[in-house]
Order: sequence, then C-alpha cells, then structure tokens
Amino acid sequence: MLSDCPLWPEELAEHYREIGCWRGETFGSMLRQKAELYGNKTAITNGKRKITYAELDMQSNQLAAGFSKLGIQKDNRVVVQLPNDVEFFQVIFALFKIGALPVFALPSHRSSEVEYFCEFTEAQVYIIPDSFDGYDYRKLARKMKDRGFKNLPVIVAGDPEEFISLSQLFHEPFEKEFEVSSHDIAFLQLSGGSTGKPKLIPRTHDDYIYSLKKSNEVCLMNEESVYLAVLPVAHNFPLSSPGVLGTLYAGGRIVLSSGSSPDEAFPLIEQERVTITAVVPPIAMIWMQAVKSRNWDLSSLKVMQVGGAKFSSESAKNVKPAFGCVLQQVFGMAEGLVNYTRLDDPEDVIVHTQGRPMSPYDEIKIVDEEDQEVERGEVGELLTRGPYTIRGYYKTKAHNAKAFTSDGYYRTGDLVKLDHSGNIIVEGRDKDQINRGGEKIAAEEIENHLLAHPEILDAAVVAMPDEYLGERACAYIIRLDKGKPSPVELREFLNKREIAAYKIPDRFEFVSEFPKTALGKVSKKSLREKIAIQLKNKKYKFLSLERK
Ligand code: J2J
Repeated sequence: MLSDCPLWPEELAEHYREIGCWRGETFGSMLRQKAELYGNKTAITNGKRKITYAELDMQSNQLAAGFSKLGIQKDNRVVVQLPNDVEFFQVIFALFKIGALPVFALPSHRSSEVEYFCEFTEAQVYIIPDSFDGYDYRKLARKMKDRGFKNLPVIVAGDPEEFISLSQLFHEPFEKEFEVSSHDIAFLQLSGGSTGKPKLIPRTHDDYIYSLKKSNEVCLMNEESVYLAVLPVAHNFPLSSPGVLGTLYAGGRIVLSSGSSPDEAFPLIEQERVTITAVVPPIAMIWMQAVKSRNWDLSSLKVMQVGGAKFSSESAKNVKPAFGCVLQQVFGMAEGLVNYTRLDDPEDVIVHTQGRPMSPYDEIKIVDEEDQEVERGEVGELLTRGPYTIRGYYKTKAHNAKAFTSDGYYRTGDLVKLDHSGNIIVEGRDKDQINRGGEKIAAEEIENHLLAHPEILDAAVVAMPDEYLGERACAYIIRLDKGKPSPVELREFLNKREIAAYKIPDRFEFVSEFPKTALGKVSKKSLREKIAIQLKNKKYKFLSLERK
C-alpha cells in the first residue's frame, strides 16, 4: 500500500464497510463483472470506433501483461496524459488491474506541470498520445529526456517515433491475477490547487466506486444511459459525477468527443442518441446560443449537467427552454464531496442552487473564521468529511495540517450558504485561486513563474470578473524598471516556461506598490475590487460612447 497518504481512521473505515458504503470492489473486479453482464454491448465509442465491454476487459488484461513485462508493478505511479479516446480506458484499467496508480495529467498541461508530476510522484512511466489538438506530445517528452528524465520510459498511443509503442504492449494475458485490494489507493487525482505546487489527491477503489454508485442513483443512470464526454475525461467531473466511470458501472454507453464545440458535440448527440452530458458554464452558454442556429436533433438529451464553476441563475433558467431537457447543477471537488440538484427538484431549486450532498453519510458544516458554525442562511466556509472525501493529500504533511481540521473535515475554501430548502448556494471563495470557467488556477503557482523574471520585483495574481468565463486572471506586477517587460513580453516569458495556456494571465496591470492588509500582507481583496471597478467603469464608458 502506498505510504504518505492519510486515510480514514480504521474504526470509521470499518463503519463505512458495515453500513455498505464500501463493498470491497476494485476497478478490475468491477470491469470483469460488467463484461460478464454486458459482454457484447458497446461500452465506448467516439462515433466511429467502438469497443465492447468484453473487449475493454480483455484488452486491459492484455495491456496489464505488457505493462508488467515492462516492469510496472503494484503501487508504481504512472503519469497518464491522454485525451478523450479509447486508449485512456485501456490504459487506466490495465494500471488498476496491476495496482499501479495513474496520475491524471490534463492534455493542456505542458512540461512545467508534467515534470513536476513525474518528479513528485517518482513516476515509473509517462504515457502520452502522439499528438492532440495540434500539439506534439513527443516533443514534450524529448525535452523532458534532455532535462533529467533521461531514463523515464515514455509510452505513446499512436506513432511512437523513438518511444515505446502502446499498441505493441497488448500481450497474452497472465493466468494469475494481480493482488489488488479495494482499500488500496487506485489513482492520484489533481487538485485545483491554491498553493505554489499542485496537490495530489489519493482516491481508493472503495471510496471512488461508492461515489460512482451514489452518483448513478442521483442521476438515474442505467443500461440505457448514453453519456457524452466533452470535457477532458481525466478531470474528476466527467470521470466520476457520474461521468465515464459511472456510465460503465451502470452498463451504459460512453460517447467520446475530443472537443466541446457545438459542431463536434451536437452531431454526436444526434447520431448516438446521447441522454446525458456534463459541461462547465461557458460551454453551456455557447451551446445555448448555437442551438438556435443549428438543426441537429438533440431530442434524446434528458439531462444537462453544469458544474465546475458557478452557473448564474439567469443562464440556468434558459437551459430547459433551449434544450428541452432537465438542468442538473453539480458542485463537486476532486477531493470528494459532490452536490447535485435532483432531477425532480422544483425549478426554483434547480435554477437557484448548487444542490445538496449526494450521500446521507456526507457531513457538512458551514463555519466562520473561528471555525464556529454560522446561523442557517448565513455565508461561511464549507467543511466536509464522509465516505468518499479524502483525509489528506499525498505527501504534504504540513499542508494537510492546514487543509483539514483535527477531526478530519476538509476545508473546501468555498464560501456557501444553505437556502430554506437545505440546498447549497455557492457565494464565493476564500482560497487563493482563480476559477476560469471551471479551469482552476492557483495564484501562487503563477506568481512564482512571474517572480522568476529578472525584472519583476513582485507579482500578485487575482480573479477579475468576466461575463463569459465568470472569472479571468489579472496579474498585478511591480517592475524594477518602468516600461519593461511589457504584457507581450511577459506572455512570451510564461509561454517559454511551458505552462498550460489557460494559466497565462489574461491581463497585466503595472503598479508601484500593493495595497496591504492590517497585518502587512498583500491585500488581494483590494486588488480584486480595484480591477472589478476599473472594468465596470470601462464598460460604462464604452456603453455611453456607443450611445452617442
Ligand atoms: C461553484 N463552484 C464550483 C459549482 C465546482 C463534479 C463537479 C465539479 C468538480 C470540480 C468535480 C462548482 N459552483 N457548481 O470534481 O466531481 C469549484 C469549487 C470547488 C472546486 C473544485 C466534480 N463546482 N466548483 O470542479 O476539483 O470552488 O472539481 O471547490 O476541479 O470548483 O474543483 P475541481
């Protein structure tokens, strides 16, 4: 069993087993069982290529044999950076069967993030596509080889060039089964993060499979369900709420889209008779516009899930009229807790709230700055613990002491209140993060990149309001010398540091000093207010010019 991962106290773990939350299933045993039940039924398609439950089970056994021969063993970490395609599933189930841990990187990550994941997790292997979305991942791997990862084996789905070919690793399956326990950590998921380095989230087979089952109950998933994955499947929302893994658990069919544009997604919904999909608010807004001018038949769609960032009530109320389907708001986190509005909730709850916890064993508290519970209806920080919420991040003892209370509650950093019906309304955030349309940016991570510039004295990255994405990132900069570096130079500088494109600030503001709090710390609150007022004034100025 992987060390350095704080887990539930043994007594509580026993309790979760007794009350039937944790049923002793592993992802390997789950897939085998589904293959027995649904053998020739299509499990996954991208509209062209199809793979059945039996094939997925067999191919992951073959790949598990190939991976083993390559030296991958139980508890080894393997950084997996694959887009929405069949190989993602063959690879992760092969690793689950061995008991090796996928570390989920997103396709948008670049060498800065990937090198960190490989180093921090002491990864045994790195798995990539040949290219995706116009980017050649072999180039990234080559650079890594030149920079201290000389001996890291790289496996490529597609044309491998000098690397190891994934398709060559489908070997004769072993007779003997690997020993994997449902208590084991199944994978390391990425946290949105609010500190300099991303935190990794250890999820066990037991706890994650429980979250799939509860999600399936709430979302009424069954063998007839057809789930369209438009968000990158490595992200926790499309992976598990109920996402692609929930769909497999229910015996449904996964439809994979490599992008989220209406021109990619709508034809797939028509062709595959998709019943449920999950998007972030900006995508929902684009789809609502696009549906007016496109003639695709979307009548099969029963549920549109929207989550990852706050969906405004004004937009939420338009989903049903636009698509004729039920909106489900989802407020979840890779650390565990997932809240859903229920499909039969009154319209008022669906439009105005982010739902309520999916399990009766989820414990939540809304507290003030002294950790005292606030009155019902008041805003405070959401704390939570339960049968699928982690007790600590991987290998970060000092941070865990701050991110969790002594009695095991996770401090979400989300500011919420309960409405009269007991549903949660997300009001804001008390963590140093920007939520750019569902993509999370840890301010400190970007500030550290900016501080590496020799002509920058100090940097503070804050959220600024944005009509379309909800928030974008604004970097306040104190320069050594007036006039340089310019925003263009700074963008170029950050690009050269090879970070994911969504993390590059949308705006740079140059100042000579930062506002300070009473304790002498940079007041990000003041900076957020400053940029919000500036943008608002600009908008009014623009509107009044327009009217003239
Ligand atoms: C406001 N903020 C939200 C919402 C998440 C299901 C759905 C989403 C995620 C996810 C997930 C929000 N309104 N509806 O893992 O399984 C913000 C909160 C939260 C953080 C978690 C899932 N839904 N958020 O988004 O780990 O700030 O998970 O704490 O990426 O996103 O981000 P992440």
